[in-house]
Amino acid sequence: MDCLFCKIINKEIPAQIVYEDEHVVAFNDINPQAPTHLLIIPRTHISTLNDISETQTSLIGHMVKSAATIAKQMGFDESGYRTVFNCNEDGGQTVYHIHLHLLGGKAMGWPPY
Ligand code: IU
Repeated sequence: MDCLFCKIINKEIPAQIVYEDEHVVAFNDINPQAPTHLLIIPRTHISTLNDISETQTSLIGHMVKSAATIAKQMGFDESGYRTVFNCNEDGGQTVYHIHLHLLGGKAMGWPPY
């Protein structure tokens, strides 16, 4: 499968990995939109949020929990941070291997447009 994020997981393409465990890998986004901008991805290839099976819901929970753990490690759990899943074209998804954006280190606005 020709998937950029699978290649990062398999270390075929370099990335600045900041956290990894049995289920997820987190690395610095190549085009950061905040002082800290990480992507948390599952080791299992899932193209979009629409493709998550019932048996994978705990994996998604683990991605979210990993984001909170990393935010705490980086020291912006109290000041705050943002997590985002983009889905398909209108959602702004450009890489079709699900990823949770973790952005922190500055105050962010809402809505996100
Ligand atoms: P999106 O939610 O699919 O739009 O996010 C994809 C992200 O992947 C985006 O923030 C890119 O900057 C990021 N990215 C990356 O970190 N490394 C790459 O080689 C490519 C995209 I292509």
